[in-house]
Amino acid sequence: MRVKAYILFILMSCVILGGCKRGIDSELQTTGQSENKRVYQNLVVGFSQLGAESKWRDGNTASIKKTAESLGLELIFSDAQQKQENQIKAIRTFIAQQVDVIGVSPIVETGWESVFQEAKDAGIPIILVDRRADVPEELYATYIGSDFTEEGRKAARVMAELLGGKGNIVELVGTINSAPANDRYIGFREILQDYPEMKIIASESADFTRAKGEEVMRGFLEQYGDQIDALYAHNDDSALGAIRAIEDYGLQPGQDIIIVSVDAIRDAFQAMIDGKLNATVECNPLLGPLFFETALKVVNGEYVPKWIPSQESIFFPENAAEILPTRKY
Ligand code: GZL
Repeated sequence: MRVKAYILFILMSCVILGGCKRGIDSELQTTGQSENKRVYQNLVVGFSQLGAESKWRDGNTASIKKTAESLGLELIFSDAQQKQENQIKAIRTFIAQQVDVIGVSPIVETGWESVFQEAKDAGIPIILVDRRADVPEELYATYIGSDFTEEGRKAARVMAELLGGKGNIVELVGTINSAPANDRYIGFREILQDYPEMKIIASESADFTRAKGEEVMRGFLEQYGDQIDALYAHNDDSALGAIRAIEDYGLQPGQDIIIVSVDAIRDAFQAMIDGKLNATVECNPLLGPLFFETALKVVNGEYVPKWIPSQESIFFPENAAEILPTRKY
């Protein structure tokens, strides 16, 4: 009898202890999961920025740096000064530093597959910010940025409206082989198919900069002069450079030459107030909050869609003065 009681006691103890152990394990596991679940304060993010070519880029960089600071995460930021090889070097450095996630705004669409594969092999997710890269989808977690083709379509629709469906257009293209330049080029021409009397008589890269926009527009004016009815600029900075060239040439930007550009930076609103720019298609650079929110989700293994598109508008001179004070870049 005593033996039976003893055996029963041992069995009951095992059941209780086992339950406790499972309980402790599950607690540890839960705790462990909470210990493993990353938070901003223990997140380390590498970001490869392509350069500082425009006011849009300044706004994009400020958004990323200010958001990182406000969230209390560690940001390792690299400015590639418009060179893809510097971006590739930066990504390799981030891999060596074993950051948790890498953000990159690829200056051009091609040439990324090898270094993105190195990041994947190192178990470090890549998030494309602002610009797409032409790589297999499995090499990046998501793309956070605009629909550049739609921006080109919007610019063409506005241009058709302003020109009454006919006129000679010159085009300042963005950085050659960059996603925004490629897609804005395509989107604009897609809509122009419906307007056979709207002709692009010249198209050249101004590399998204004011200086190049002025230089290339000067060349267009020397070659075509008052045959030019309108300018389509892939960004506001190159449009603002072109405005200087048009005034130097003795014509009225926004009147003698209709101008439609992209970005909606503060200086573009001022140019519309001054009657020198006729419309700007918004392209949102303030991607910092969405980037870091997405980075944390990716690091914690949460689902994110392959593309997180920006919501954007078009702005005109009529209400530029009212809106300008609200603009953040
Ligand atoms: C677009 C961005 C472009 C801007 C330019 O998302 O990559 O680069 O339109 C900037 O102003 O230089």
